[in-house]
Amino acid sequence: MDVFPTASAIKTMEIRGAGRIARAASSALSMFAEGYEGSDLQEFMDRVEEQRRILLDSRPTAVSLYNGVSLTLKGVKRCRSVEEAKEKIIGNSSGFIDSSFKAVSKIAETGASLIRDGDVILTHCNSSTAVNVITKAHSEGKRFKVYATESRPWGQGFITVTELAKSGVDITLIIDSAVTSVMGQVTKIFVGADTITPRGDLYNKIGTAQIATVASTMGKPVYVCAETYKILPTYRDSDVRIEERDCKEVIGERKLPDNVKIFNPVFDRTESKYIRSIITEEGIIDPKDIEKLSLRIFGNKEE
Ligand code: RI2
Repeated sequence: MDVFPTASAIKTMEIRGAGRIARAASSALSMFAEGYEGSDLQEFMDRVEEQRRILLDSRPTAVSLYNGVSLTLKGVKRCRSVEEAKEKIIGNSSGFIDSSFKAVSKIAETGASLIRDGDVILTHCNSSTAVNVITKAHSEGKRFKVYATESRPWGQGFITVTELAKSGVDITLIIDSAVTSVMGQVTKIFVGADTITPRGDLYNKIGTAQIATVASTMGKPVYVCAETYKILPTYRDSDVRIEERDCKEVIGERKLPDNVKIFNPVFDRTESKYIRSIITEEGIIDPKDIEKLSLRIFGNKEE
């Protein structure tokens, strides 16, 4: 079975969230390997490269997709037979998916330790990693209030408020433009990540940069909840392309004059100076120490 259905579901955002798309891509490669019946090694490698490209072309900004695919294909080129290569892919995928879920739980535990009774938390978009931090703190008996933005234009915030309400969290939905209006009450901000550069800059859902800037002017800490496979393995910001999606996502059923232009970037970049800490499965990391972590994980990448 080839990876096209998964790549298409990622592209349409039927499968969304930086962690989920990485796990889905890895699982799709594993299913491709499992179903492959040929015996010619070069032909298999060519097909694997084709599947890799299809998956990586589905969405450009979350490096978790690239890292998840790379970790799933690690060591395959050194295999000497199709069977060996198939087993390598299936084994790598199972290991990556398992470690990804373990990382999310570890981050939930570590992040929850930063939440206190009486906190007023702001979160943005729908980050399963950030939501798990909040629900974990609630499950520990801590009582706090959460504001979640609707996160236009796609509205991932509606998923977040539903998830948090079902967990019994005191949750309030706000429109994106109300962030400054609540920031005076907010004590901590928890967001997710699509890509973190070795310099500790964050690429996340559009609107994150505004939230972090307003938070910074009011002295409120911004915590990024992110597994290490969301760290960019190179130093080149040019390797991160901010996705622009269909303008229909912005206007919906509204009718506008034909000469109205629409710009719909769905991620933005938050400078590391606006981020207090990055909560990873390796611990709570200062943005300036991400480079060391990146080198340890990915080895020495040229500038
Ligand atoms: P988790 C999402 O992007 C949001 O930007 C979110 O913060 C990030 O992925 C990380 O999500 P989209 O897929 O991995 O909604 O924490 O465009 O679930």
